[in-house]
Amino acid sequence: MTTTRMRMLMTLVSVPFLLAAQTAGAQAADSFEDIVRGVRDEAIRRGVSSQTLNRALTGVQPLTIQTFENNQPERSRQITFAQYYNQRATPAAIEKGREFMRNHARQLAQIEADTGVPAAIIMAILSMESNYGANTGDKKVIPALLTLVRDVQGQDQRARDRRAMFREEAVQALMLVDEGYDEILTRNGSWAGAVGPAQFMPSSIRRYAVDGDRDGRKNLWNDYDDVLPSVAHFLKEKGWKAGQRWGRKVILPQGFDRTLLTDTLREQHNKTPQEWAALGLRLEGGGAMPADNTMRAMIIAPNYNKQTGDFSGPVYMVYDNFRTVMQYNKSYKYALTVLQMADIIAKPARPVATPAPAAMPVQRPDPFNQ
Ligand SMILES: [Ca+2]
Repeated sequence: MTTTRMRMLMTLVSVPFLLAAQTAGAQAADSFEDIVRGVRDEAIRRGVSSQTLNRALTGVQPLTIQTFENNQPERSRQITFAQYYNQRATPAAIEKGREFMRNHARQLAQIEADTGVPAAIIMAILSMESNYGANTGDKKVIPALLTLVRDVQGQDQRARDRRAMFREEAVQALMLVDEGYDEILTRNGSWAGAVGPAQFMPSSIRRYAVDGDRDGRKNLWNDYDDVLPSVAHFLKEKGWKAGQRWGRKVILPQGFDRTLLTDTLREQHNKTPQEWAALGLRLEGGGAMPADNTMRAMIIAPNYNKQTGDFSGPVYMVYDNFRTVMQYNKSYKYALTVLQMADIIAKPARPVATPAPAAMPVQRPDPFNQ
């Protein structure tokens, strides 16, 4: 599987974990036909018309897709953050973001005024999710979701939640069709059922998408007038704080208690920057630790493996906006890459004294020295 393909396969915008956790997960032993029947029954309960269900589900077949649940690169302990970052935040991807931003400058300025979400953050997300719309997936959405309900292995809570989440997304996809979004049937998405340049899941389209050009449709498939404000609206709804930075690279003191590192979003060790300073943390490059006691910061080390204790590489003190980006994809490596890439996209390209060549090479930024 190519890197590009892997990247495209991992998106889980706004996974409704709470809802999933409250719903009985499908048993791994369910047949595909059982799953289709269950999803159909649930869609009927939500008011989806039988005409829609017949169109969407008659003759539906499972896809032949591998189970990638344990293969997602963000989850892999085999790849370091630096490797992950360098594969994604390439000079070409950064330059493409700057160009896209110039081409949509007026719209993006309006979006930032409305939501407080900077254009460069939206650019970095589009880059990571689909290479600015170039790779939006090659799977039929509803068959992919139904197949995942069947194929996610395991009986632990995470596996049950994942199956329930994909089942709910299949119901949401049917509701979208019923609301007139035939693109669910006619266009492809990722293996996980995410669609369009921003890789929104069906439930995220229904809940967070914006009709930016007010033509009556939330076209998350190929209309950037809708895609761009939808990404910003998603982040705003998830708590984006305008004007706040996302975090700082820090240096741990000798003997730092590593149990204070935050290993998952469910297990947070939040302190104010000053409280971290009292434990000996310093900002890399010096400078005073922020004095704002309303800020909640957690310490993350994207290469830290709690099971083995292996630890090397950068450490960050991150604030609320970092957590917000993790709502897009629950991975430190993902969020750190989006945010650092956005910082670089937002900076103007290096000025040149002589007339600019047609394709000016972008300096490879050092993500660990921002
Ligand atoms: Ca629209």
